[in-house]
Amino acid sequence: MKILKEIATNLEKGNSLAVKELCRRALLLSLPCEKILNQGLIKGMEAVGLKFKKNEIFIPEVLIAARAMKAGLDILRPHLSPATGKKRKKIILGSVKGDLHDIGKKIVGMMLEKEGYEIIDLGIDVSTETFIKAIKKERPHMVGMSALLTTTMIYMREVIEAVKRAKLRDKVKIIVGGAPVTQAFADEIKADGYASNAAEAVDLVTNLLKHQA
Ligand code: B1M
Repeated sequence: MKILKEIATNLEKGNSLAVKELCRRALLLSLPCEKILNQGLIKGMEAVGLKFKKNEIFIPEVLIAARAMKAGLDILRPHLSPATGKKRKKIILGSVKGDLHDIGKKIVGMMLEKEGYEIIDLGIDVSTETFIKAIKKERPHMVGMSALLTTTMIYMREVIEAVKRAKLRDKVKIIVGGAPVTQAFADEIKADGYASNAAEAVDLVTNLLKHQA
């Protein structure tokens, strides 16, 4: 669809104003949010990732594209309205220590919010101590960690071990995700689950929390 292609192209160019406007127009055309997200915004960011990998663009261009992505997400967020009639289960999310990537985690948070979960987003570069403090304070049903770097995903194991040491492991489910993370890695660090994208994350959370009060 032309408008989705335009969203992707403008995101690639880092044109925040155009991305915002096109997302608004796509909503007016009654296109589903998920379609605008997956075939417009995420598609554009994938193209940015490929160019970055091939050294065709550099950090400043990636940052500008990330800003355009966030501008688009801001337009979509209010239209992903939370489901009603459910008791809101609490989920803490965070990008692990050393990791500044947060676009994928934000999308996961938005999709979970849409399903009626209460999201507490601790942000980026979240230390193990911050995760532990937040678990003690918020008593969440689940913690979700995101990592986009092979050098930062190792902190997921550190957090899980710290949760065990704090004797909180049986009180909270832990899931992990992000491009370099795999099911095998999740199993190895003894996470409760892994999801490769936001839609999978929603199914995973629903399954893991279905028997929890
Ligand atoms: Co960075 N970066 N980056 N970057 N960046 C990657 C990840 C990289 C693959 C690019 C590349 O080389 N091809 C590469 C990592 C290599 C590796 O370790 N394997 C890389 C690098 C090297 C770096 C720097 C080291 C570059 C440098 O400084 N030399 C640096 C590190 C900074 C740091 O974190 N300490 C860096 C910096 C940045 C920016 C700040 C410029 C920017 C981030 C801006 C921001 O997030 N606010 C950035 C970006 C944008 C990217 C790429 C281009 C795009 C990432 C993205 O947003 N994707 C990325 C290339 C790529 O991924 N192809 C790249 C779109 C998003 C929707 O997908 O995040 O995968 P994703 O999220 C998905 C799933 O992974 C999953 O669901 C999401 C939605 O479907 N998911 C979860 C994510 N979290 C989840 C959690 C869950 C479940 C599912 O449960 C809790």
